[in-house]
Amino acid sequence: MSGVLTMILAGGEGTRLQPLTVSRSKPAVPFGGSYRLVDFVLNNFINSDMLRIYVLTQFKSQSLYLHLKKGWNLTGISGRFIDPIPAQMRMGKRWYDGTADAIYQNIGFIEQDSPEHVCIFGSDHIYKMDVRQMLDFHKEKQAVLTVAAIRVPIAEASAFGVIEVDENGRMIGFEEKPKNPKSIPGDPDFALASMGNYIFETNTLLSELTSDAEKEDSSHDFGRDIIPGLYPNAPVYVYDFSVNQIEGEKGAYWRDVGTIDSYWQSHMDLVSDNPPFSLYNRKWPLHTFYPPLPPATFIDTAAYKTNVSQSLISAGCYIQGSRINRSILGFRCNIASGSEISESIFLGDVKIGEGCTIRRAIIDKQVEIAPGTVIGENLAYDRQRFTVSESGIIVIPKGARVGF
Ligand code: ADQ
Ligand code: ADP
Repeated sequence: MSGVLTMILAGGEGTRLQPLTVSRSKPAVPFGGSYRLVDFVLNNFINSDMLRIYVLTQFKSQSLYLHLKKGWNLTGISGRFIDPIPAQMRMGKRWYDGTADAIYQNIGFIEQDSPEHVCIFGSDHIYKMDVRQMLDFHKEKQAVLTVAAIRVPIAEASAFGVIEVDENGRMIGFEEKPKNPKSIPGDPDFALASMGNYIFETNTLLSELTSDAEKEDSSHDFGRDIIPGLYPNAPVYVYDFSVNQIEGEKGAYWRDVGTIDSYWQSHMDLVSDNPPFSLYNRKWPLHTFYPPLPPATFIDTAAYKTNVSQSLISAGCYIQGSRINRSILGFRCNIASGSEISESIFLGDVKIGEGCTIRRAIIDKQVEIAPGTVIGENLAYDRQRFTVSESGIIVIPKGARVGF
């Protein structure tokens, strides 16, 4: 579909995901054992057969860049690409301000390509979307901009752009992260939230970005400046994500994993009895980078049997005589015998010594835990040595050695 150019915003700092974002940007944070956050939006475009994609990076982009290079490098097919664009200060000696400035600073790539439509999508969410359906809606409505939206509980709505629509789906109100979000009429417990995904008519995008760049009082952000300025004067429509139909999918699952608690919770969704988000749909394969590793291996020892339930274990893991329940292990984790692991997420290359107990923990890459260590049983003690989230999830940073 050469009429569509995609710009993925992948510069997010991810401050609320610290310490997982100490050395990598938010879109590069590992998710679901084998993936990184950015993979989900990229798979949406791959599976929608839209393969002209720029990925705009900024903060701590090396890990993201390596992942794109190893896992998403399209070569040799003309007119199809997934190319990272590092921040290059093309408009003066400054980093990107808001998200609109990130696109504005790369406006030359859009002009050079001159597509009919530009998709601008975030890269921080777990969901599957057939973007073709949103594009069809955009064309049918003859919109200059279409914003994707989903219902969220009113208590969570101040974290999002909150939208009002008329009966035809045209936007009639928009407030970025309001203190007192408006609920959906007749549905007081829910608000309609922007998913941060936009389809623009190219001419509208170029003129909006250029005039926004001249405004000194603008924060140069789509949510704060561009959308509120545009919808009262031009046809801006709202695409209801809950109507997105993908064969083999149950419904519209979309999660913002911006905090440690939401990151942990959406992993627990993956290992729940009836997961609302499937990794197995053959009609929607989820590509990523797979390192050359042997299959996960499970071994009983003389003293302990291995027992793994409700868990996702990635390639290269080696598990000897341990119990693992409701947990997700990334590539190449090594668990010695007599350990008990539950409701935990290991991002990869994690080494657990003999006889450890680990509950409700997120353990970043290259962490080594000494034999006999207990984590997650005594939160007061864990708070003294680790980051602990509001709901009591313990996070151990990359490269830590615990209990030695
Ligand atoms: P936020 O999630 O707060 O709100 P923001 O932090 O601007 O939006 O991030 C949006 C996307 O852009 C993310 O994918 C992020 O990684 C990326 N990004 C952030 N700053 C960037 C920069 N300087 N350069 C490049 N990329 C950058 C937005 C909308 C809300 C909407 C939510 C949905 O503004 O209206 O409800 O997304 O999560
Ligand atoms: P992860 O898998 O943990 O996300 P990767 O190993 O894929 O990380 O990539 C990390 C890359 O980032 C490495 O090349 C590393 O050298 C680089 N890196 C990490 N921290 C810094 C830093 N402070 N300055 C420069 N490069 C860094």
